[in-house]
Amino acid sequence: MKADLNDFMENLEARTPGENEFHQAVEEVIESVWDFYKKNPRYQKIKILERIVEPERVIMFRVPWVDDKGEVHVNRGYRVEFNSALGPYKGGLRFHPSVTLSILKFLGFEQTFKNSLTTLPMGGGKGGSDFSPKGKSDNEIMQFCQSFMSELFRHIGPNTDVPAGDIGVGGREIGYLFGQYKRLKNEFTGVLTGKGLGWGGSLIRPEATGFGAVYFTQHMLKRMGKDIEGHTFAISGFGNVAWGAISKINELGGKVVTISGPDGYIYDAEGISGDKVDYLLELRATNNDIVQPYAEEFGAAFIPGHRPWEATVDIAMPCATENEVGLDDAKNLVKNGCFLFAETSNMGCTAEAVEYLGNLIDFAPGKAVNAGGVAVSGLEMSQNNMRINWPHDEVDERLKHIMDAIHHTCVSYGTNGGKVDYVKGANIGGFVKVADAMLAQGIV
Ligand code: 2IT
Repeated sequence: MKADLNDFMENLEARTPGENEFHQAVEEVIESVWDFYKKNPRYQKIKILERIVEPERVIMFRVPWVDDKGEVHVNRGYRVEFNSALGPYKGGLRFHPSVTLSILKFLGFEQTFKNSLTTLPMGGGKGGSDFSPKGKSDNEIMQFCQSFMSELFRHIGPNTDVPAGDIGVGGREIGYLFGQYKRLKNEFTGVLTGKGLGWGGSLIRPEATGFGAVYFTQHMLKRMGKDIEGHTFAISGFGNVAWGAISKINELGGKVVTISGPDGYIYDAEGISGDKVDYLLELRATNNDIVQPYAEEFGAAFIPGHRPWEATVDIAMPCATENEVGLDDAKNLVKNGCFLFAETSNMGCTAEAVEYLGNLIDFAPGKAVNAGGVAVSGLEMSQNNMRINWPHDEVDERLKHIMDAIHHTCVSYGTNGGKVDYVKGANIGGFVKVADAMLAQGIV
């Protein structure tokens, strides 16, 4: 690493001790933009990098709630309002026991550049809680969401900060959060995205992250003279993102052979298609966070305690969580002939895995590949502000157009010889817009 870049990272680490995921996310972006930054004294003069790694505001709060037995629990709630240079803070809420300030800062930081890539006017933010939805009753989920919003409502608004879902927060949770916001503010506004279709939601929002990731993969394949059809895919996770990606891959003639959960992975040589895709929604709705029942239901193989990256596939799309692909996983994939890696989870790969894959095969980072989710959230905000609902095809066309634009940005900033460095392209492309807006808006 360059000496001055090293100094920058050491300084950041000293200011934010123990925030390992945040350091990992910052280092990846800073490494990509460093030479560009050094060539632009106008950015250095006003300390863009020092400012961009500092969230504008972090809110932490107590979330007390009562379970079905009458027992009181206390969780911690967060909202990291990272950067508002391009628009209102925008980003999901994650409810998962692994949630810490470091995780939400990494996600908020990534979100800032991802949202910039979408071409839509959105700043970056992220929030959530260490609350575990696993095994909770519907009433307990509602109690928790209402308590969470009883504090969050004073910090957000349709022109201030617009949260959405992430891991552990889907349509049901957005409904409870929205209901409580509306009650407290006495206002029906587009303060959250991912709402139900009958009350302000957008068509394609549930599918958007997965659909967008497959559209992006299509663009990567097209550069190689290939298409989705006839290729095999390894997918991880079995939630909303995996479901959307699998549906679109099937529609386009590809075959998905794996899904996974915290308990292990499923290998289905016949392909996860038809009724099996609908079954994923049922599996998710049980709230048990396991995939093993799929194997019993459809007679596929279940490999307990392992990740899907040991399977032989053409294309890998991790759709679960950060650092779910390590160096050994990356080596396994390449050894078995995988030639394209579309990171669909946020920071799905460790830094070592990114470097290894980027050197050998076509690798695109999460902030480009998965940006379709927040992009359709942006389209939901537009529809809410105009008080109209666009038809299915209009949203899908706009999503396709946005994924094409993101791919184009990656190619323009990341082309090196005949190869596209998608990591560099996405990071510089996302950064330039935010940095120029910060430059224009002065030292704030
Ligand atoms: O990581 C993400 O981009 C999301 N969880 C979606 C955020 C949003 O505001 O739709």
